[in-house]
Amino acid sequence: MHFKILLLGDSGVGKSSLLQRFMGGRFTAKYHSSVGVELGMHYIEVAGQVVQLLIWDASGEKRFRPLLPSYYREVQGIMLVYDTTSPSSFHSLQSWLDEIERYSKRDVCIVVVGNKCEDLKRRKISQLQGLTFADNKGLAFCEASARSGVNVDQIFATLSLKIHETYYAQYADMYIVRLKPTEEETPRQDAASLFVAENRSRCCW
Ligand SMILES: Nc1nc2c(ncn2[C@@H]2O[C@H](COP(=O)(O)OP(=O)(O)O)[C@@H](O)[C@H]2O)c(=O)[nH]1
Ligand SMILES: [Mg+2]
Repeated sequence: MHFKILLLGDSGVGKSSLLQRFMGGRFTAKYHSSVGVELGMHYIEVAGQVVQLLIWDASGEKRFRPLLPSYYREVQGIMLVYDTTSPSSFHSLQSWLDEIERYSKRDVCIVVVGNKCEDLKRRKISQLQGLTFADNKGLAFCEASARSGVNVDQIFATLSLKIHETYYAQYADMYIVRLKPTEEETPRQDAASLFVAENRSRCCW
């Protein structure tokens, strides 16, 4: 079982850094502009099932944008990233959404991510602005920092859970032996759903 996720957003917002942090838990301050599209793989537990995430990290550079439609069509989840210290990256979100609407599956799961949230001195876009934008579009929203690591794992967990709910929950019996507990068992929650239940008011909406 694997879920396909695409990282989108302007160049420099921190997509590669978020992926690197998620996969290795590290952060390197060096700027490395991704060439075209890179693939990261990571395992995560979703609804009691280990799922492989295939994460494409698209370079935000304009000259690579013609490559993207073929990826849009493939993925079930999109992490649309802006930089909380860069108004232009925030204002680009609409054009990214236009492209997503044009090329993606109709029910693709999207989370808007405001990265670099630890950099309070240089912050230009407030959390409320990010939340309002995402809310108006009916999208999930979360701020994160690849540098400090805050919320990075949670965003991937939340997006994975949304993909599970959207595409697979109805077919759960086909790949999960027993999703629902029997009457004698107390219900158990996996890490991802626990996160959503407990942290909705603090991080992801
Ligand atoms: N302060 C801060 N800088 C970050 C963060 N994430 C990435 N950066 C920096 O932003 C720059 C661009 O990051 P990169 O991951 O290459 O962006 P990409 O072009 O979207 O893949 C690099 O200099 C990173 O060190 C973060 O959470 N906080
Ligand atoms: Mg990159």
